[in-house]
Amino acid sequence: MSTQRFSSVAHWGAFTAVVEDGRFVRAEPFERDPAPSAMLDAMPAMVYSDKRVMRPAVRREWLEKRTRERSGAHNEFVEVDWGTALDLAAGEIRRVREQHGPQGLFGGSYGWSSAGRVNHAKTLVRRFLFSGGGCVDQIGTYSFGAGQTLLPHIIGTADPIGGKVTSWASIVKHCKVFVAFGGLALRNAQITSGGGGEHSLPVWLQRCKEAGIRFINIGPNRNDCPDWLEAQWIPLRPGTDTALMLAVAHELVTSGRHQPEYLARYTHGYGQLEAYVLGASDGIAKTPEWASPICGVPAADIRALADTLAGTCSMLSIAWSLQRAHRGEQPYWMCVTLAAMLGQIGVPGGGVAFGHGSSNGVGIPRPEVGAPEMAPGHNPGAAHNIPVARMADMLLAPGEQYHFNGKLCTYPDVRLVCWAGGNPYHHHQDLNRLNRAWNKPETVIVNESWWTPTARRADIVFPVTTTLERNDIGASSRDRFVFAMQRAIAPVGEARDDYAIFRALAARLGHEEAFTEGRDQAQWLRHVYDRYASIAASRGYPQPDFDAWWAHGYSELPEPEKDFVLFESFYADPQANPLKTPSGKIEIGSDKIAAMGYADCPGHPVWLAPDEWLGSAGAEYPLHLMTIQPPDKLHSQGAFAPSVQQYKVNGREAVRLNPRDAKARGIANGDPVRLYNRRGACLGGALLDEAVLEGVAVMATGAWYAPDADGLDVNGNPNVLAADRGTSSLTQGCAALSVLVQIEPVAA
Ligand SMILES: Nc1nc2c(c(=O)[nH]1)N[C@H]1C(S)=C(S)[C@@H](COP(=O)(O)OP(=O)(O)OC[C@H]3O[C@@H](n4cnc5c(=O)[nH]c(N)nc54)[C@H](O)[C@@H]3O)O[C@H]1N2
Ligand SMILES: Nc1nc2c(c(=O)[nH]1)N[C@H]1C(S)=C(S)[C@@H](COP(=O)(O)OP(=O)(O)OC[C@H]3O[C@@H](n4cnc5c(=O)[nH]c(N)nc54)[C@H](O)[C@@H]3O)O[C@H]1N2
Ligand SMILES: [Mo]
Repeated sequence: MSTQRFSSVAHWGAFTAVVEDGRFVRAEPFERDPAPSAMLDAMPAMVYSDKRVMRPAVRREWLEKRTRERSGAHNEFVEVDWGTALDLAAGEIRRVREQHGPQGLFGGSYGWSSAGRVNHAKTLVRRFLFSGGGCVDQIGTYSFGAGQTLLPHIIGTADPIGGKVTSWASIVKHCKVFVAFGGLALRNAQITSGGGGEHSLPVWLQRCKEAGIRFINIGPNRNDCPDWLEAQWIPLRPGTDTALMLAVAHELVTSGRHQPEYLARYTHGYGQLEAYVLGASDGIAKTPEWASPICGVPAADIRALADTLAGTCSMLSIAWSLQRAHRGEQPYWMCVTLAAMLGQIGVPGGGVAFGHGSSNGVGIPRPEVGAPEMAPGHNPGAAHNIPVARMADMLLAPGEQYHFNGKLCTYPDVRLVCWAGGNPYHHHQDLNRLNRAWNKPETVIVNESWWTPTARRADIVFPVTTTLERNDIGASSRDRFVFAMQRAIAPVGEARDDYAIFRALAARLGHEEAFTEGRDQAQWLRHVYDRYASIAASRGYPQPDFDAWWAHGYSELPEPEKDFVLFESFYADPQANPLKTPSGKIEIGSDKIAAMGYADCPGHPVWLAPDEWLGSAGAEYPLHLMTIQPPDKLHSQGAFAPSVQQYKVNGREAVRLNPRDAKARGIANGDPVRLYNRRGACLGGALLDEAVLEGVAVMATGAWYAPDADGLDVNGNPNVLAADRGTSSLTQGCAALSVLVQIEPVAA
């Protein structure tokens, strides 16, 4: 038997691919990873799955009659040769471009793609369509769309939400109290976008604990912090953090424990917020007694939280989940405000941070060198771009106007959709509504390795290699390592690399040179690495040359000697180092946002009840459904793998429920259940758990949508239940977490 070993990396971690007699048999964790993810176990089953797309395929009804009814589950496909599939796709792209211009082509194509940066499908589909004359692209992310649009207005940058926050090293040295809104879920820290060498969150939390830092987990689920951290749990109703923070602010102001000098020196518009907190502007004082019935936290506990925070070095870390909700700007804005009222922003170990528990690598000590990446280039069609999560709105209502970040915009009239590296039938909200939107375009082209629900609803499907079948470079701006991703096996079936597919399409459409810039894939790999290595070297971090790096399997940046503290120089001298906001300061009140005149996002943080939350629960849909990230996989990737099945409850997607809610419905542990609301229904398996707040149900995203004849999703993708509405007129982000449902037992 011959055994070969290849270096590689996935979003869930770096590994060695072990190949025996030409077959990939095992992914062994990177030897320097202190906490590898079990997701590696799924990889051989993913690569050799019977769900692989083996050959180019065309939907029969589209091929023969150009029908658009593609959103059903039972589409029939015809396999064709590569030449035929490429000709068909290129012909459609040419036709739509000639008839409708860039606004007829949708290349927004959101999704995680692979860790490989050269064959990064989401980048390549843009590069292809941009270089051919432009397309409709998407703005922002599902992950933190609301925060991304809001934060530049109030702190002058969105960088901190991407992980550039005060480093753990600084926290360990200086912080006394770490408040985690939405917790610090180790489950989510299995993932680093682009792939990580070190899963470091558990290591840093252990160091914090040894340093005596006190942790407070605020949210609906005690499981959001590992038990060993011994965090205090403040159970809170989903979507109500802003009310709690306002009441803490009230307590600080009325007891004179806020920091007026800090607020005068570093912030703008505090007076409006104080008037609102005290009730001077709207007649309602935001006291702990006011907040308590909203968020379900006793007033005494809110006062105690204010006592804990006043005069102490505190880090307020807010999970990305809080802004992935209706009115999701408010908890972010109010959290920044509270940290400023405590005088902590810019102080070593203190202040505000985003997503410490949302992804691996947030706040890791790492030098300021960008990770290697492929550039999508300039989009001549950019004027038609839409906020990422408004995709179904766009397809359903071309020509309709909508507000976004102070502008009145118009949805483009999209005729053709190109999707590569994402699974909208996993990630988008209200899948029954998406079904209607998905029948609108004339043509849908999908690049996929597997027959995902999205591929099954396309007209032309191109089979794509997995990362094991091609050479690439894997790296993340939240990790110190850059990995060689070495081709370990031959392509499965007739799969081709995304780069080769888009290059072939560009050649047929006459813009191959603009797409390739004269480089083949191997030359791009060298080019992207060399560019990274020269930037790193210019910052004082010399890197091995390409061949040495490739042979070794990885390179590494050192941990910086100095701890990164967010807004340190602004804190030291706000005149000399202003923030990039209109006032140069932290905008607790924003004149710019106020001038936009949005009732759903006024000029300072406010409590706005979400459309769906426990305070609005009628008898019909009384449970708040948290659609969290799956512990067993990255989104929908490998949902079919045998190693993922152990997370199911009697073969169904797990739904965690408080035992009292279960009892009231006659549901026992392990029972099959049906979750439903007016938008749709799916099946799940009940898991009774005291750690889940009463009135809340928890179900992970990621199951492959599989509706039966009545539209009941038997696999349990909670996006059949989630509402498809924007966070607000300001940010138009994904608001997936504001969902009410009912749950009932069903026969096994
Ligand atoms: N209800 C609810 N919905 C949510 C969320 C939530 O919290 N609640 N979270 C949202 C968030 S934050 C996100 S980021 C999205 C994630 O949504 P997606 O990013 O769409 O989810 P993935 O399953 O990772 O989809 C990636 C797809 O790319 C394919 N792929 C992988 N590698 C390659 C490649 O090299 N080439 C090509 N062509 N394809 C490849 C995979 O097979 C997979 O189908 O979901 C969002 N949806
Ligand atoms: N294993 C795994 N990890 C992942 C991913 C994955 O697919 N699998 N996806 C990655 C991606 S793309 C992203 S964007 C991040 C997302 O990171 P997050 O958005 O932080 O992740 P979630 O799991 O959606 O939510 C985290 C916790 O927030 C709590 N929560 C929800 N709503 C509220 C609220 O209103 N108030 C409070 N206080 N708490 C609330 C829930 O109890 C939930 O467990 O995760 C990343 N990590
Ligand atoms: Mo995300």
